[in-house]
This record gives sequence, C-alpha cells and structure tokens, in this order.
Amino acid sequence: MRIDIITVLPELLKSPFEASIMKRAQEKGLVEVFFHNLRDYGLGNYKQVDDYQYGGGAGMVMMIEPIDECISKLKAERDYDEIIYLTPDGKTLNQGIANELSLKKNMILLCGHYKGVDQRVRDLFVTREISIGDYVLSGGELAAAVLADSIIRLIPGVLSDETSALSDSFQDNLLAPEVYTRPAEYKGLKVPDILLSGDFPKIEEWRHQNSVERTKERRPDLFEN
Ligand code: 6GU
Repeated sequence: MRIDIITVLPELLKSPFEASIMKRAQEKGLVEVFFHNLRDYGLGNYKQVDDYQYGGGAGMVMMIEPIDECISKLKAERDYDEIIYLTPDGKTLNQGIANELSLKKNMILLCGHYKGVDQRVRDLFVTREISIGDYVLSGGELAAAVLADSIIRLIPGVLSDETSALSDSFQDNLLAPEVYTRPAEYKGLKVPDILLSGDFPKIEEWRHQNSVERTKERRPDLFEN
C-alpha cells in the first residue's frame, strides 16, 4: 500500500509514522507513506494556499489551485483507489471502513484546515470524506494519522500475531473481553479461575460471553445494527 498525505502542516503528522506499528509496517515494506507540503504548491511569492470566502464571513478557505497542482502531479505518476478528504462533516470512521480501506493499493489523504477546502475540490477529486468523530479538531492532520493507523495495522503481515487484529474490539461489533497477565493474584484481586484452567474451548466461551456483557453495559448502541 502507498499513502500520500497532502497537508499544510507535515510536521504535525510525521512523528506517529516514525514510531511503533506504523514504523514497523514501513520497515517491512508493507506500506509507504509520503508527505506533501501543500505550501510547495502555493500561489505567488507568498506561496498562498488559502483565501477569504466568497459571500463573506470569518475564516479562510483552502484554494483549489494548489490542491489541484499537487493531486494532478500524483495522479500523473500512478492511479489512486481513493482520494480521501478528512473533514468533520464526513462519514464517521468505524472498523468496517478501516477494513475496507486496508485492501486498497494507493490512496491520497487530504487534510483540511481553516474553514476547509473549496467545495470544487470535493466535487472534482475526492472519492470519500471521513470524520473521526463528532468533535472539531484544528485540522485534518491528527485525523489522518488516526485513519492511517487504523488501516495500516490491518494490512496482512503488519501485526506480528496474525490473529490479533481479528480479536480487537469492534472487529465483530463487540468490545474486546477483559485481559489479565501475571501475577495471578494482586493485593487480593484474583484473575478469573477459568483463564488459569487450560480448558481452551471453555476459555473462548467465557471470553465471548464477557465481550457480550461488556458491550451491553458500555455500548448498547452496537447491538442496534
Ligand atoms: Cl477529519 N477534521 C477535523 N478538522 N476535525 C475533525 C475531524 C476531521 N474528525 C473529527 N473532527
């Protein structure tokens, strides 16, 4: 997979990709991530990327020309399966979307700033609009990092234990069960006996039941679909 990220603030975005699982995925050659500073495509001596909005009102809008320049350059080099615009009015990210996107080959992530991008960018180039939740961030960068992480960890071979993504919360619309490690008893608090029993079919059954109970308790909305 190849991910091209277009942003006015690459420095806000780079460090998550230089650590942990996202770093390992790149080292293993399973994903390549490239950052494109939109400022490099800005207009005039000031490298302008945003302007006042037509019709008046507070807040700047990201202009179409620099974005077109950047996207067109990338599209001339390869085909893209998705051009994703990160925006609070997009479709809320969930595990199903992450699963779907983990199967793509090339994608562009476009990070919005200020009041967002000129509508014509969305009409002309964008294949999908994604939000990471019902709250407002200062820009799409952190959302792009969240989206990329959720996708990259699902690419086969990225996680060392191949089954571990399958047992994550949400993978089957259930929250993950409780987990324990040593010691078996800490300050009077015991690990459930069943987990020490070695009876793996029973343990699986207990874990599933625990998932269902936790989901009912914490996220009853997950049962509604
Ligand atoms: Cl994708 N962008 C911004 N600016 N805020 C958000 C978001 C995205 N998702 C949730 N809040």
